[in-house]
Amino acid sequence: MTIRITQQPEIQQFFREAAGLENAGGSERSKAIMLRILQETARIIEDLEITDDEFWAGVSYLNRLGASNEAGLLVAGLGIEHFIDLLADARDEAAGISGGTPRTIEGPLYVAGAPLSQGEARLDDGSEDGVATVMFLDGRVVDLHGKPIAGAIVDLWQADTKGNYSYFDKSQSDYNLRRRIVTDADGRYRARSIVPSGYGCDPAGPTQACLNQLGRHGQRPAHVHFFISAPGFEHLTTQINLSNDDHLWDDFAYATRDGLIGEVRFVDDSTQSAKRNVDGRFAEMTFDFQLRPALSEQATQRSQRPRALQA
Ligand code: MBD
Ligand code: FE
Repeated sequence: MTIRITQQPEIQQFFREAAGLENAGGSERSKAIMLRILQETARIIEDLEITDDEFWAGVSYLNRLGASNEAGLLVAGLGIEHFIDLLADARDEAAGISGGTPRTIEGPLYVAGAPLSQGEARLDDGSEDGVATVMFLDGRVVDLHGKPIAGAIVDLWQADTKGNYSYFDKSQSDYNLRRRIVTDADGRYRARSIVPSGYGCDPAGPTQACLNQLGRHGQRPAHVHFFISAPGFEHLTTQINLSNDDHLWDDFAYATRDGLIGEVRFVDDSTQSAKRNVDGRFAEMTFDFQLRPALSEQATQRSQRPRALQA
């Protein structure tokens, strides 16, 4: 028989004390959250009859997770980051807010302060010339009526052909494959980049260790991340997932959504290559972003999530 004690008044009182509810100091919000964490943790332990060995293995796992900086990766892999998007969508719907390009998760690999340029940029540093397929990416940022938004900031980041991101992969140059592009008078942005590869979790890391226990892989389809912002418009965090990837609908982070699939066109025509100033085959992808009007100043800003190199 499963023994349960969490509902006993003395136990509930004990959790209230441990969560600081009997103290004048501290934060009421933090206390309320911690009380709930203690109550739910205790219920899991008694309901699932968590053994001592399982409990301490879990504690040790958290230490490894933090030590390897993978907490942000695990919350993406467990679908919690996607759940937060689904909840935001539901709240928008309840408030009568609709339209625009869908949001999807930021993921753990953004780096603040990428080089800023007007209208166009080359994203890659050329270190994969001859290895990578050149990709020309362009599109417009428009409002809900299709009117161009000039001066919007398109802040984009992507992986290299190995699926690795600069800053986190110290073998890459600073800000490789990370740029901020200001849209021109037609709301247009243009980028020369490379076709990225999908990301895979470090097979030796704690996130993949957890996924292995769940019988899951840790692969993402090839994708490009975006923050799109402009005065008076709702900040958009999203991604384009590349149509030609086997993992398109088998993403360990659940970021692929209808409306966020980029059609990659491969061009194998020497006249076109010469015009584009590239050697041989290249790729093109066009993607427009539609922004909603912001209902508050705060809605124009991205979350305050701690990020690498944030000022
Ligand atoms: C990525 O590139 C990514 O976008 C997410 C969400 C998680 C891990 C790696
Ligand atoms: Fe990514």
